[in-house]
Amino acid sequence: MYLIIASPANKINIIIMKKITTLCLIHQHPKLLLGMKKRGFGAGRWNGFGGKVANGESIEEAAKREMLEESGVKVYQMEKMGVLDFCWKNGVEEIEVNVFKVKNFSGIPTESEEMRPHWFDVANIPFKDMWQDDTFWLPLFLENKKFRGKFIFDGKDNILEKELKEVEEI
Ligand code: 6OG
Repeated sequence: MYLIIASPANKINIIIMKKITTLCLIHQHPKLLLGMKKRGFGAGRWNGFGGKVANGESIEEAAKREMLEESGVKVYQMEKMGVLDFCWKNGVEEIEVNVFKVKNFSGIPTESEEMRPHWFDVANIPFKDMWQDDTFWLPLFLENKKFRGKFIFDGKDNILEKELKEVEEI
């Protein structure tokens, strides 16, 4: 699902495409389930499970569908923990990531064409092989805090600017 934001400024029409996506992580303290992204956007990085919200689908439905498709895990209950916006300097696309904590599920995480799941101890999260933003919001997630953030990256996926705050409700 894309939101198109058009803002006429100084006679120039700027069109920003906003891609709405989901990200699900299972946290059963002290373990955290991540997956190695095997292909496409973010390949070679550990991340939660998720993807684009399809037309006619709610964000929650998409989160559950993506988790099942990518890991074989069926989610019954989850809690929305955060919303993050990402954009790239000189880029035209913005990505909104809706982050969920899976509370109740069935099935054993299984490798799919897109992801290779692995349980990490929270003391050994592989931050150097993850998106840089995870260093900032994942500690809040692990402490069950809710958050809202925005990150601007350069062309090499390094963070140029960030805003991140803890919120009561998301
Ligand atoms: P597909 O386009 O492959 O889904 N995603 C990000 N996750 C983190 N942790 N940091 C980012 O910083 C991200 N940008 C996108 C959302 C892409 C998946 O990757 C997540 C989706 O779960 C830039 O279908």
